Amino acid sequence: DGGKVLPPGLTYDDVLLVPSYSDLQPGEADTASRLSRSIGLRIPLLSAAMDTVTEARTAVAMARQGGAGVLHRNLSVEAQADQVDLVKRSEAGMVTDPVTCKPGDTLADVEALSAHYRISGAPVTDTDGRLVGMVTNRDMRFELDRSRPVHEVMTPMPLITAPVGVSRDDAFRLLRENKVEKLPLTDPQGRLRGLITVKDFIKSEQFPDATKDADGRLVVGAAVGVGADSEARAHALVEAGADFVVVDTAHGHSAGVAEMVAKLKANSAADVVAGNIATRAGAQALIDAGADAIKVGVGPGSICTTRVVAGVGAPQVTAVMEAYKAAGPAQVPIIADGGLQFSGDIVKAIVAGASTVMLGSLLAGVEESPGDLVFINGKQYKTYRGMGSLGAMRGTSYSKDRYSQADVATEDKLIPEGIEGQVPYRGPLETVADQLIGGLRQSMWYAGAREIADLHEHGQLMQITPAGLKESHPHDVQMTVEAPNYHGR
Ligand code: RVP
Repeated sequence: DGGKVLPPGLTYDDVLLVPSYSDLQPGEADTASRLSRSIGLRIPLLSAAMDTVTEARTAVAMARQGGAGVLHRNLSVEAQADQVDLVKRSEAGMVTDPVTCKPGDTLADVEALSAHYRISGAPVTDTDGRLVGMVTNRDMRFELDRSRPVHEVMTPMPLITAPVGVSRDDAFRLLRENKVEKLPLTDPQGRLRGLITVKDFIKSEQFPDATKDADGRLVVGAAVGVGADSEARAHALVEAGADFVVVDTAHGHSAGVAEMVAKLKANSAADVVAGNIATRAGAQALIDAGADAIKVGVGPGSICTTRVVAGVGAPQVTAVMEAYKAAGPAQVPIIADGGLQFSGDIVKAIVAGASTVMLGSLLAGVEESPGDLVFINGKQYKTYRGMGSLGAMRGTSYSKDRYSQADVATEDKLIPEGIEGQVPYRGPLETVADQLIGGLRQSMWYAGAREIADLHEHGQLMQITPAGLKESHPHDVQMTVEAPNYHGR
């Protein structure tokens, strides 16, 4: 055939991890991995850059668990930068740039601010940025007139404050001894320079694995495209605090993506992730362009129709193995994006060469994902749609360029590559992540792998047949009780 037809490609359902000698317990397995050249994670999970999966709440929950979220880009630059800001201002070791209000603001203004940032009050500063007081729920609760100015109800200076650079222990002692919940940090001129809250201490005990930046803030990524405004978008996102940007396209092995990666690498401090590709050559091209991680997956997504609409793709396990031929030697981490249905698929992706996996359908049903719960026949669901679906690309969509359709003028000329649907409601992200990572720990126990690197080096997959797959799933029994980590197919 002149090399026109390659041997069959394999995906998750085609392979199983072969058990091997083990001298560890699941709890001893270390799930830490690399997201990109400079960002490490305690768990190898990322939430997909999709408008029914990742906005600030999902990203916060992912980072608290030890993974990370990638904020979707189907919104204006300002709105997306605001999402980055929300994550970076969520609980952390110290807020370097706290949300503040002015003495002349009304209580209604402060309430709106508190609701937006999910905070219980704010420092009050004058036009020079000097701290003049503090206004919290407690000051406002019994105030019926919402039009009153802040300076009439706030607790004015002198307040308990600490100098910039105060140690964690000293800060905690000040909070405790003075029974206050917020500790503003000021410079010698009395200007507000930061804020430490009791909540931050509690959260950091509650989430010891959280993915944090050098200032103790949660790590977050954000998607950008390749269109005209993409470079400006990337800069706005990094300016707002994004730790990594993802050049997020359906076809990463293209001139536009390589150029965007090179441009962003030249002018930006954040790590640059790029994709998606499904071949060794595609991976090599992005590595050559300077990508700090590459994202693999053309067509495996649960909502994706690329493989039928365009007839293009490569089954995911083979795609990851091919990409690893370029990425492994270059030590550029691979993100296996799309197609994971069960926790057992995570280890298969890792053995194939991935350092992390990106999840859409498995996370779209969590409490924290965007969108409301819908009830159907007494069961709860959440909307989940492809970013190439008509619904996501229609109108003034910001992400049509993901499918190179930015110029398509009218809706009836759009070529969707995804569908719109729903997934069962799954409760808080933490419980879903616990099941996924618990599953991975079991995998590592069966493999005798203490670390992710052991899976890369020694893990072995065996190809199975349709009979093998049938044997893998529950069979010959009617399931009567729902399991938290298994759903029928
Ligand atoms: P899944 O986890 O199988 O639901 O797949 C999620 C992935 O699917 C995303 O991270 C993205 O790469 C891809 N995707 C998103 N939208 C579409 C589409 O409309 N075709 N595909």
